[in-house]
Amino acid sequence: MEKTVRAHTNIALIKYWGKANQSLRLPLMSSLSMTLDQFYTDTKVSAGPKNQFWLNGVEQSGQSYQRVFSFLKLLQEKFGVKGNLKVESVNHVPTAAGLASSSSAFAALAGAFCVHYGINLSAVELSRLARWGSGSASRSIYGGFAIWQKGIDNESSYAYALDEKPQMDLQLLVVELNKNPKELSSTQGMKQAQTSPFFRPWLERNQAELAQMVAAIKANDFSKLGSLAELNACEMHAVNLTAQPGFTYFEPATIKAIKLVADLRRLGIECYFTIDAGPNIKILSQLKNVKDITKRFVSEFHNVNIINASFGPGISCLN
Ligand code: 2P0
Repeated sequence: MEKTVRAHTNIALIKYWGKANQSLRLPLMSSLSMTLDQFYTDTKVSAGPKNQFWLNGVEQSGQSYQRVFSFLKLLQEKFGVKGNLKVESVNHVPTAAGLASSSSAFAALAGAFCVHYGINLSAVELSRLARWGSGSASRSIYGGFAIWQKGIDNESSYAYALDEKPQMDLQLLVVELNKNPKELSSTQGMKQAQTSPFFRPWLERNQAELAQMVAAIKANDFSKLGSLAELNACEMHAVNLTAQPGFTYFEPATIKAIKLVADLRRLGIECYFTIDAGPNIKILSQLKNVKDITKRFVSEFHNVNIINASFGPGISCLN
């Protein structure tokens, strides 16, 4: 019986948004994330009569099949192993929630590949492998807070745990504003963003922003963490808007939600936002304010679906 590997998605508080090397997925900046309890991918790799990729019980072809098997081919070459593979994945990530499932997907896939071939790796080695599939997957090896240090080559670019079991009272409310698939992939968006005149200045701030975020986490300072995460997300979306040509993932509802967060803060309900490569907003808050924030969002956005997530665990084998 092959084992199933589970990896959780993560949300970046300091974003990865640019590659120094496309094929190796070396990032231009270091990033820091929070792994989420509510969203995960379960993946099993077994020997097959032919290469097959099943996602949520449906056999895949085309782009998603290609991406999975070009990744697996790289891994087979690296470890000198052969054979056709059957990949079965179940995504417990509402695709409509605007959360990147590629982080949990490629972390689980790297783990399940190693389990299938009996390859024993350290967490850091697994993080490097997952990175080849999707940059953000390098961080999904760990629970709690993880840092992906950008490094300068394949060896030095990997994620490590900052704190796998944080004591911080930190909730992430995922607000499903828009269920349409995004128009511009992350891979494309982060490439185009580099044409912004603000991209280099933003990059120059990366080490300082990361250090401030680490200090906020170590000091258990929610206000500092939230305001830094919000600033970093706004910087990412500012470089998108100022790219040549400019673009944005925002929809009218995204702007309305941003203003609502500011309004809640004015009312003394402390919360902050972060936004990824899509129109949906994620609210950072403490447990005591979850009810009030949810109530306000549901009333302003007519019964919008909101999922309350907190810290999730690192990668694991299920059976
Ligand atoms: C992040 N995002 O740090 C950033 C913030 C989206 C916005 O990582 O091209 O799917 O596969 O390495 O990891 C989403 O991009 O990109 C992402 P690839 P990935 O979480």
